[in-house]
Amino acid sequence: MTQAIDRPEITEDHADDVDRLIGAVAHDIAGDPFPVKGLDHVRFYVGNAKQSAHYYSTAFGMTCVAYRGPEQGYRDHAEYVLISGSARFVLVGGVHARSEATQHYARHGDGIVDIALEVPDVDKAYQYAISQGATGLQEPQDLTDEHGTVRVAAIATYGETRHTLIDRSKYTGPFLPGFVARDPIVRRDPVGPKRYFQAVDHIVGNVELGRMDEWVAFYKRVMGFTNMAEFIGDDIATDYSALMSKVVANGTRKVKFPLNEPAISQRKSQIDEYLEFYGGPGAQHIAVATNDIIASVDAMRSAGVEFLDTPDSYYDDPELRARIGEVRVPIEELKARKILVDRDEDGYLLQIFTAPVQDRPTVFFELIERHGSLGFGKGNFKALFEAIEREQERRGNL
Ligand code: TYF
Ligand code: FE
Repeated sequence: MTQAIDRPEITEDHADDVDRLIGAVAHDIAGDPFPVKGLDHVRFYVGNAKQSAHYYSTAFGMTCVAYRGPEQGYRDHAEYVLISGSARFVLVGGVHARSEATQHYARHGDGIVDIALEVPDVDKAYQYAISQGATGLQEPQDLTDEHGTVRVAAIATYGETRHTLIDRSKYTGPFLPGFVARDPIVRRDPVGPKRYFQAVDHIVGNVELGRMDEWVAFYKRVMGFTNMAEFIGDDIATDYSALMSKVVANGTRKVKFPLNEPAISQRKSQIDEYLEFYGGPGAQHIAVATNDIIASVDAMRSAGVEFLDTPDSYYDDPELRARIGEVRVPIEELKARKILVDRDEDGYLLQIFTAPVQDRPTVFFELIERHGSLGFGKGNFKALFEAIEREQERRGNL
């Protein structure tokens, strides 16, 4: 493996760079029926938050910045807040047998319970969502401490997943009231990349057979999201993918939610496998945007993260080479790491998928490095789904 390539570090003050990394477009949210500033955080219920916080620190290069648990008077849960650029994960574990996270974990294993959206006006967003038929889970309320006030509300989405709506513009604390600042769990390797990803690019939901269009309609009606062009329809589904997929996004495209449903096929769909092992619908993968996928994959692999395999034939295919043309590194660099590449009319992207990050074959991650392309790697669906099916077969679930 080659040394990490020396590239300028993207910091929070380079918001334009982050926007480019996640394929955001110019758009004024002020005119939207449900204005969304971006993704605020992703909340996970996990079996052992202490160890998960360690894994996401060591293997995903994230930095623990805040904590709340019994020591702060929150007796049920331990919650670790980890960041990488603008991406923020909250890893929550039950402290008690009766804790909500403990129960959720027993049903679903490690999973995503909340995809929290930052909105300029929580009350307006909540009222609009309810008026469009969303199920309210939490009425708007203020959370306050010495660092200020955060306004939050929550609505239900697929399965047991929710969207918290949050306005933190009047808050300066480390995360939310009640949380205390916390030192990073590990010291960063001074020669490796400072962080392995800069933002969340998209989060994919798996829903039951025949319900994808309902959830697409939900995001259109409740949040004013629109369809993005890329989808997996009947044609592709029956050929090899055993799933159907459509993508909805907000006006700026900062928030992108592909939605999958299983397709009827000869063998068990990868989405059926997820639904069975997760115990219902839920978030399937989080794609994180990196400005150096080569360095990120090298660092994560050497920390023990497993990535899906791509056969050498993928890279040796003359049709792929012709379609892809020039990318920022020789194709051998991608081949050595099993990184996939796709090009469309707007540019190209590099992407790679991890194996599931828990023993249940459910949640996994994607690393994506965009160079103009606003797509999701359509040209890679065949190679990707074949790789997923090889893994499914090894698990005896095909
Ligand atoms: O988010 C996407 O659409 C791509 C492709 O089960 C994809 O990452 C779609 C479905 C799936 C795995 C990846
Ligand atoms: Fe994806």
